[in-house]
Amino acid sequence: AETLHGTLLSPDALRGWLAPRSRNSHKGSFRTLGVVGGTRGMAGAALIAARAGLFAGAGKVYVGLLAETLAYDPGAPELMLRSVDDTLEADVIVAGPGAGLSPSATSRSTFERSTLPTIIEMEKPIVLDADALNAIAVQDALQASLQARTLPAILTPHPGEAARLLRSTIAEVQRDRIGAAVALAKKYNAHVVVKGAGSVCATPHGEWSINATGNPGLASGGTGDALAGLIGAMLCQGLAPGRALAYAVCLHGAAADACVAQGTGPTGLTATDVILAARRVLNDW
Ligand code: NPW
Ligand code: AMP
Ligand code: MG
Repeated sequence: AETLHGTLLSPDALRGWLAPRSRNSHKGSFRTLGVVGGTRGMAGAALIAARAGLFAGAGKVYVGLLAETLAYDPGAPELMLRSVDDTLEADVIVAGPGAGLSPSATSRSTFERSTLPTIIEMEKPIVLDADALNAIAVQDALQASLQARTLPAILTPHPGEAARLLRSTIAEVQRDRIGAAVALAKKYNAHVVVKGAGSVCATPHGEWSINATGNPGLASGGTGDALAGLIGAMLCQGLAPGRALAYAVCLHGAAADACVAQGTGPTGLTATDVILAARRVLNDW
């Protein structure tokens, strides 16, 4: 990904990063993705991330739902709903979509107090999104554990989450999106995307690129959760964190562009549409 510094991300830049599937490959070849999130009322966020991982090529996908109310995902029965602890056995972890945010330090959930700190200390590829980021923003101890990682984490804040992490404001983040992405990448020793029109990716060394794909059809609930799962799938298929992030960000936008070209959006475009289109675009690249 280093070679992308200062460039626009476009499909041409990353074609060929994923090797064609070998004829003898099996589900174990593409590893297991675990998604942890989805508290009561937001189970959908974790399921969207998990479906994105499944439809973009992860070998197996575990879902550790914080709300233990769903026995299976009727929209993607292939997903293996597990306890949170069992989900942490997966090769790659996406944490945070729909995980929920406690109103105060005294009412923190098990996810915030224990599961998330455990995930950050795991020596495997991790993607932290949504309420995982909100938890990091208020727990200073987690910053040190992120910095101590040998394999940098991937953080996927939208401008609101980026402002919380930087103790800044949304207006301030938007005024210098590259500066915000680079500052976050250095502060947390992570690969970071500051999302929103013209998503900015940054590496822990401060290299950055701007995504050229995507459109306002993505401005609907759940599309960020889908991105988190796409990144997880790219990690499962062997891309290093910098490349997994750039590839998934570009793919996510290109999938939305393909939907709009067919009349599915921008108005009414859903995260589910984006995941299904990502599968088509991915197999075409
Ligand atoms: P405003 O005020 O709208 O202008 P939150 P969340 C700002 C889950 N979900 N440019 C925004 O600005 C998620 O996974 C569950 C500028 C506002 O201030 C999380 O766990 C779903 N500003 C949880 O909900 C589907 C921008 O950020 C703040 C911006 C809460 O996540 C939906 C909002 O951020 C959802 O994904 C931009 N491009 N983007 C489900 N089906 O279960 C955002 N902002 O308070 O972190 O709320 O993003 O909805
Ligand atoms: P989230 O806010 O976490 O649901 O993430 C929203 C996703 O949609 C991110 O990947 C954003 O980059 C993308 N997105 C939202 N609005 C736009 C827009 N106007 N143009 C391009 N991408 C967008
Ligand atoms: Mg989000």
